[in-house]
Amino acid sequence: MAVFEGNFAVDSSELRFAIIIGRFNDLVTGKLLSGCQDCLKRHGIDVDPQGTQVDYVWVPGSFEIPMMARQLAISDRYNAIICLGAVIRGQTPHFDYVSSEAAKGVAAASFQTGVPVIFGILTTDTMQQALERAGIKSNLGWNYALDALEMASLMQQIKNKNKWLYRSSDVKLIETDAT
Ligand code: INI
Repeated sequence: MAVFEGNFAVDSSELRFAIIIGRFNDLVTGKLLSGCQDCLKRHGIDVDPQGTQVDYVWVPGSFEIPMMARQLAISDRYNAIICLGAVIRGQTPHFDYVSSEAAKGVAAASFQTGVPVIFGILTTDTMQQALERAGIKSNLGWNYALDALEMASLMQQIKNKNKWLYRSSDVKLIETDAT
């Protein structure tokens, strides 16, 4: 038997990520993105949009994130996908609809495709709480990038260990030449 654990000391030059960012509350999501890029960069990832390792996809709001996450995941191009959004409670029940669909949808995108999809969507009562988590006190964008690196590394280990695995874009078992 074995213990599988993602690590951060792998050769990161082969890893590919997609970052989906909601424009809604971009004062917050822009800061999450900066934190995320900083972490990836310091782990050896080329975050240049013109480079080969990170693609960026902007969507109108958090509600649109899951659909895009699934679409990118089935392309089989990414080791992990990071979703960044900020849903801030207002005077109406809108918050509940958007936040719950975003959470369920991100989980479904990951579960259905086998690609790690990181839930980096803040759900807070106030803008102040969101900003505190996006740079004023700490920047959770950094943590979401770390989660993506850890899951990418873990998935590589699991795939290398198993001769039989589910290809993320496929629903049937396929044989690979992994040993
Ligand atoms: N989208 C967010 O990302 N955060 C919010 O706080 C928010 N609120 O409060 O309305 C929000 N709404 C937009 C939504 O995500 C969709 O873009 C829109 O409904 C169109 O489908």
